[in-house]
Amino acid sequence: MKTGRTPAYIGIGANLGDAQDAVRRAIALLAALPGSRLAGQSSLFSTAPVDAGGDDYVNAVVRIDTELAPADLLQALHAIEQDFGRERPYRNAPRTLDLDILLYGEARIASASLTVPHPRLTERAFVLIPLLQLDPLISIPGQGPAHAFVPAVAGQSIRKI
Ligand code: PH2
Ligand code: MG
Ligand code: MG
Repeated sequence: MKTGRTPAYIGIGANLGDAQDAVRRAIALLAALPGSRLAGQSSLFSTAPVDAGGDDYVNAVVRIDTELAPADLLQALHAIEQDFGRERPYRNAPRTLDLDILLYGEARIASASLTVPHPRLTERAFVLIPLLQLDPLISIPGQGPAHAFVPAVAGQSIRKI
């Protein structure tokens, strides 16, 4: 029987509708994923859109320890996004809910549907700051300690809610 669980970090974002409520409800659904347990959650943050328009975002990061394989986890995240009425009219359009796999253990994945670590993780304060709040010593596979990237995102607006 397989009992090993992998720590996966999930980025959560929303800037359409009641974004704060969406992020809180999404965290509850992530905690209830099969073969998974919620191992940590960051504060909620209000962040200015990066490479995107619309209202300010609510962002957070959670860690789940999960038996789900990366592809199954991705499918589960898409199903939750759909439950929240996610539409994709154009790239980086305002969204009711966005769930991204940031890290999956030490895995480095480059498939047609999934890239892990998330390719823009180190460039975005709205991911990096909540991730470091959860684990200040965390390393990005292939890229080294996450905290080394903080100075490069210091100009991006992020405020704890
Ligand atoms: N997500 C994006 C693009 N830009 N900006 C902020 N502040 N927060 C996000 O979650 C976000 C973004 C694409 O997924
Ligand atoms: Mg995203
Ligand atoms: Mg996404």
